[in-house]
Amino acid sequence: MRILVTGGAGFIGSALVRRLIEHTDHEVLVFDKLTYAGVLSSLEPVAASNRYSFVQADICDAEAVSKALSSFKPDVVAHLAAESHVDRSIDGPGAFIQTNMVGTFVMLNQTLGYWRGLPEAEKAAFRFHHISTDEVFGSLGEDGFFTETTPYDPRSPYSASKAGSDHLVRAWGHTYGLPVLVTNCSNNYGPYHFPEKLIPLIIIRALNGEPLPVYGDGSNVRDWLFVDDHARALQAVFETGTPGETYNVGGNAERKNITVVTTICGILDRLRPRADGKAYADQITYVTDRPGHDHRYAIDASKIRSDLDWTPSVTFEQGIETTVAWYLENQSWWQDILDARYSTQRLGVA
Ligand code: NAD
Ligand code: TDX
Repeated sequence: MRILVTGGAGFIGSALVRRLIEHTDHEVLVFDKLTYAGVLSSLEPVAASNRYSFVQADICDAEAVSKALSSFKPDVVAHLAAESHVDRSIDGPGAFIQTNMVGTFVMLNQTLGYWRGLPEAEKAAFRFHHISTDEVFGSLGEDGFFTETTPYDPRSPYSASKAGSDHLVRAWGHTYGLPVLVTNCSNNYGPYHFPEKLIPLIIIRALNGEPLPVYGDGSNVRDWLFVDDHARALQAVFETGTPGETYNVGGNAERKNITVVTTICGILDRLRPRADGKAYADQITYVTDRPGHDHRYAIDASKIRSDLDWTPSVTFEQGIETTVAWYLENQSWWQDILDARYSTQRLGVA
């Protein structure tokens, strides 16, 4: 198969590309603007493969999208490019509307033109796979789970822009017959996670002796999925999923934020004890809550389990241990980002 991956230099996109190059025979074209969140070194492990190529371009640029489609001739478009950070969407929603909604519209429109020109057999086999989030469903109380039929109730500029993009994708499926797939996944974590997100931020700040900021009282709950398991799920969906269907993807690993933070601290205490002999948890600081902070997300992933035989391969405890060890062993990956590419002001890491 030939897979065009938008956002392939990002956290999840690069995990998908590494998987496809290292564990399949598929050919991959990464289409990525390389915004602040695009990190080419995350693709270094596959850069020498002759089944991998890269184009730097914006999904809002119809001409660039059209050119990539007509020259690469994909069987699958895996659409991951997005503005992804909730806090940034609160500070500056414009880029989220532009990339997540307008960009998805451009991807759909250009892909539709390309798809209509394919021979009938290739047309039937083609897939446009839109990668989305569980945040479109809103916020849960202490009980219950999001299913594929949970009504949309997005509450941040980020989740509203992703909800809008999901609707566009389904509309292009219903109205024009484009064979679309949508996946809504819970919080990912793992190697190559950009340092602004909770888990890498806590690891890096802990190592730097900085305060560890926990929003509000730390009782908000997220369901965590190891990123390589998400990549496996995405592959299963675009290879064997039914067009028009939505699949929820989750880790069955709900944790309070404060539990995530203390778990990381405990692993660091063991793997890299503080020089002063104190516990990393001493660095935890409760800070002003995120405006509109969703209380709890939890995914019912029984559909993808029963229809496509996918389940997570690692527990949260295994995945977080692997992740902390990876950040300890790959300091140059994140240090380069802190030094050269990223606003250290927002991250608060000197
Ligand atoms: P990320 O921020 O790490 O990466 C986004 C990538 O998209 C970057 O490489 C960036 O350069 C690229 N990009 C941004 N704007 C672009 C544009 N206009 N044109 C081309 N490329 C552009 O994001 P991520 O965490 O890897 O998330 C990938 C997708 O998965 C997103 O659609 C996100 O909404 C979704 N998702 C993320 C999570 C999560 O926990 N991180 C969970 C569920 C769903
Ligand atoms: O410094 C922090 N302190 C803190 O308590 C940060 C950065 C976050 N948090 C909290 C907010 C959330 O409850 O931790 C939780 C996780 O925060 P983020 O890492 O910012 O992720 P979240 O807002 O849950 O969104 C992520 O998962 C769903 C991704 O960024 C989205 O792209 C994805 O759709």
